[in-house]
Amino acid sequence: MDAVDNTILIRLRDTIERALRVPHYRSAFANVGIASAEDIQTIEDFQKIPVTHKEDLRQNYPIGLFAEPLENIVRIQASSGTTGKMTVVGYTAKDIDMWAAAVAKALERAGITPQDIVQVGYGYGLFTGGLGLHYGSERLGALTIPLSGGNTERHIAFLRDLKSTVLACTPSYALHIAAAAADMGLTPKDFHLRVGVFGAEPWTEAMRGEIKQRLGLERALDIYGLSEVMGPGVAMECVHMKGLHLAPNFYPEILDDQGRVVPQGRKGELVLTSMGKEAFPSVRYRTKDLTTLTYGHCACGFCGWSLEKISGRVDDMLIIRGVNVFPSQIEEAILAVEGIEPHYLIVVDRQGALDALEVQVEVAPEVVDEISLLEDLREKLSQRIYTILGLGARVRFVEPRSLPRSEGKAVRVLDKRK
Ligand code: DLL
Repeated sequence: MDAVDNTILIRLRDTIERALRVPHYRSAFANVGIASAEDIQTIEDFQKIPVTHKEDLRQNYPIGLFAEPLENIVRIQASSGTTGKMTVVGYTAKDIDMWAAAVAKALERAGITPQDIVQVGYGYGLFTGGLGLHYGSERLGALTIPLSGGNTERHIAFLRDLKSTVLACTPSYALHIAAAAADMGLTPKDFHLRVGVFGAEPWTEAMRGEIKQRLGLERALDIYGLSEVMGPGVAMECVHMKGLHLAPNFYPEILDDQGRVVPQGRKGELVLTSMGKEAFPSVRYRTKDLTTLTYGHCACGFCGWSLEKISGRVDDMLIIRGVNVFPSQIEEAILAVEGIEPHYLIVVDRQGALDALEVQVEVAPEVVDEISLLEDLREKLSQRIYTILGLGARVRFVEPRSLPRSEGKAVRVLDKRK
């Protein structure tokens, strides 16, 4: 990777030295002949270090990868695994400080100021979203409302009564709030929102437009992060929206599907190594998130790596009749057709030996009884999906409001083949 200077190597060596306190890393490094941080003299040496998987975290449950004794840990957070045990991460006071500073800086670059009122709709608790945004927003000096997810009516009441100017939550929950507000006869004019800080799940450009319009936002910005390496604020868009600027506490790499590092600008799986994190050093952690990296300056003053919007996960890709399908592609098709609501469920099943793709999608209440209009919409959506995926899909319209709503991350795929 370009732009690796000596300072970065020194900081990476610090991480390796810290990781060597942990038995798992000691033996993983020993397997490739690394016994001390001094064995890392070049970036090529660094690239020999084995990658870390979520499975390694699970196997060392709960605190086997902590590089500090428990008396130095002030917080843990955790995330659910796809199966089985949670993955637990720890933070020292300095780590929490670093995290708050990273989020505060990201919010500042998003044009948020101490005069803003930030309403946090990410879940508080073991999930990093609520507390991560909260500490960052407070650090910035903004009035911060810890509403968490789940009480939509209260969100709407506070948006009106406290005149919140920033809403931070998942993009699907933002849409849910917007729809509930519309049901109450409210329009964006009843709110005072300027900026949305949306992340924790993939969302498309089309969805950005939709949310901005429905909530009357000036800007809807993307925030990325994962609990295994810190939480929200690993990267975020600034006002210029030229990619998600990576916090300076991470060294990124992109790997191809063979696990090889690819040059800047090529798409692949993001791998992150922390720099300066104490309790839970991340060493070449495979995020499974697909993106591309660029290095450079931005008009906001940032200089460093930026990520392109995450386009999917290595592991949420569906293979349907041999075609790779990302749920975000189907969402893109749905949002392109007027009269269809952005609430959908992708159902993959088998019909005989063949995979069958069904897209269940809600229609707008005003068209639900218009049979000929519905036929027209169905045709448009199927056509659109076919154009994007090269794959036929059965489009099934469902009643408005009939698909389960999410107050956290939306569940968009039901794969019955598994
Ligand atoms: O989702 C942390 C977070 C909270 C990020 C609030 C942003 C806002 P986890 O629960 O560990 O942490 O899930 C991490 O969610 O590997 C991505 O696959 C996905 N993800 C997170 N942010 C984005 C985003 C939080 N902006 C996993 N775009 C990550 C797409 C995202 N995917």
